[in-house]
Amino acid sequence: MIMKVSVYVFLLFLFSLNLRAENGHDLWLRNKSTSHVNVVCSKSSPTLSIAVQELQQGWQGKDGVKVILTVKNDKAIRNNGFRLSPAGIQANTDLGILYGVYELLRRQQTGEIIEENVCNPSYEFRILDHWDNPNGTIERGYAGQSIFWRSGDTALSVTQNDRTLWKEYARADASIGINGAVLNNVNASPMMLSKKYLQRVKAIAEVLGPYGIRTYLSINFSSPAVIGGLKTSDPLDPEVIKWWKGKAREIYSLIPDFGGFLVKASSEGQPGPQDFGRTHADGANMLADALNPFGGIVMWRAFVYSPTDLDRAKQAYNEFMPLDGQFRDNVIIQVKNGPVDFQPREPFSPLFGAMKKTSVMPEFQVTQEYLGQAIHLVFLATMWEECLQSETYQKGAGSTVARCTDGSVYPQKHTAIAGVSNIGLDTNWCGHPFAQANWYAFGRLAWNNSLTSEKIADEWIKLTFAPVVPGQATSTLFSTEWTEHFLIPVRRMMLQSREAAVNYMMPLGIHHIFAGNHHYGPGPWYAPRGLRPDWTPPYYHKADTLGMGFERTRAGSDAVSQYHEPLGSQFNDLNTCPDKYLLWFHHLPWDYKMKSGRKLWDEICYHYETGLQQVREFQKIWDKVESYVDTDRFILIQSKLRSQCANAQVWKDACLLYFQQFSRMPIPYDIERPVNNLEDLIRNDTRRR
Ligand code: GCW
Repeated sequence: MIMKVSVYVFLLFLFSLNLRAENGHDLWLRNKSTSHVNVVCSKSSPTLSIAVQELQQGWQGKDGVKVILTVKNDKAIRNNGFRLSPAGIQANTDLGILYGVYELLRRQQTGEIIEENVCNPSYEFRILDHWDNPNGTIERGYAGQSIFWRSGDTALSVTQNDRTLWKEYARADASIGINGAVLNNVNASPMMLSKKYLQRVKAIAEVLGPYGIRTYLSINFSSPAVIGGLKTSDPLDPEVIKWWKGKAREIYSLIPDFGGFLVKASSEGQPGPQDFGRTHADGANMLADALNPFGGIVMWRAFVYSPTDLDRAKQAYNEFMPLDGQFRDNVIIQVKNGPVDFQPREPFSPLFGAMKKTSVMPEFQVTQEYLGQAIHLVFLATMWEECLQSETYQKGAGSTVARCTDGSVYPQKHTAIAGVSNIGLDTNWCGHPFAQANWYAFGRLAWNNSLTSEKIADEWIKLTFAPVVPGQATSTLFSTEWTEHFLIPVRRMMLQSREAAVNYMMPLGIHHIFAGNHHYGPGPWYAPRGLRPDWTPPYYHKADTLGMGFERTRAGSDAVSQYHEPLGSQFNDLNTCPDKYLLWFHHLPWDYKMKSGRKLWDEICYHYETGLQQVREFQKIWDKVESYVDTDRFILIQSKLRSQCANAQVWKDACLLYFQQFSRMPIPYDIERPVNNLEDLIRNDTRRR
């Protein structure tokens, strides 16, 4: 016993010695080499030099070991995949070697065994979309200004600081397999295609290139008219076609490895082919033809909805399905995970597993627009896993969203996945230290879409929080003590965090009840006169004295029929519709009897309460791990959890008091009473609290 205590004290002492202040800038790449490695590589290139350097800087294997890097064609290796073995890494491309190096180092640092195996990426293009504006602001960005753009006199000059930051960014991306970055907002400024902006894109591309990251741009469909001086931007107009061809040539002459365009067209006020009576296919194909000679792709977003339709959730499917087979090979349709927006929970978009002759890519939102921004601790891997593993039944059982988008179910000319980035100029890149885990998770899932959230959380915690002892390999420091008292509780907290957010924000299929504009707090009442109904929460919750929920069954909007059988019928039928999607698909009376035996109203109340209690639990978990975390990160996260808790309370009080006006039923008496008044919450809902 005494022995045990002294080992414990000694370990604590060791940890505290090594809990140097950490500002989070090094992300999951904070572990340094602990021994010497002898790297043998017969070829040379900028990418391979990075690979060699990374091995030398991060090696935590046996001292003096020889590692051989071999670039050699092998049919078992696809794309930029690699073959890993204790003796070294083999790949078809230099970039494959670099990815293999990062994998090897990750395994060393997380204590995973290194045995011979081939790792191929699930998707060919693994892209981060930055919603960065030319003036440096970021739409839905919560971690400071853009790392790519800024306003003012020096807006377009490229400094050494810029280059350093872009390089750090590229390294972080490459270390998790990301191979593309869209540098600007999908609500795109036409200016981005002007000569002076393209010069800066070129400078960025030059830094990102050696890390295997291609640059892409979001384009504004009206560019030919706005910056090209043409009378129209009609995609079938010969002058317009010529203009885009010329623009593509100009871009590729500056940036030979340019990736292509991302397009938000005929959506939320953005210009598009429909302004000229043309279809999405006409627009996308025209751009695809311009990029095709240079190997570029078009990612055409399916995020479209118009105020006149009675069910926003159905529109993307309705607009795109008839166009299946009409798109060029280098067009990929980019589809958000859910049919409405990036809500805390939505069923998967029925556009996954729908088209058979068109490449489709998932779009996830890494930035937490609807999930507590940079204040709430919400690990999103569980949400993406839920989407990727959803069964579409496109070709019978086993047709998950993952397999329908990575070319396993129907072959796709190109496969891709995108994440809307959560990074900015904040020292720790993401605002919340745990938001880094979402960047990490997106990259890991893009590389391997069957990874579990648990595995990803495990890796990330080890890489991000493991004690650092100079000269000692990180994995040797994962004592039972550290695992039990730090890793396991923190991992549990991460894995529960998204469900907690769903509970305190919008459980049981409730959706889009956010306060207007900022999307942080609750606003189920928000419906200013004159605003399009589909931009107001009552359109989605449809609460009245009879009940609440959106009737999307066959008796309602019939959105259920956009899903293959047997899923459509499962959603349609109250007996088989999962509780988590209940009010997404059904409008139900307040006293509807749930599977739990409770009335709907009571069930709603218990979910809000559970969510709040889960966050209070997270606070306890975090307070208990204080001795394992450096002070700076500990305090920052502790304080963010306090705000999260206060906000979860606001969510609970606002939603229960607001909906109670319709249910006219008491909040079950074993639930803690609200501590805010509804009138105050409504009065203040435009403030982000
Ligand atoms: O979720 C909504 C956001 C908009 C965003 C839009 C989109 C870039 O509130 O800010 O615009 O989605 O995805 O285009």
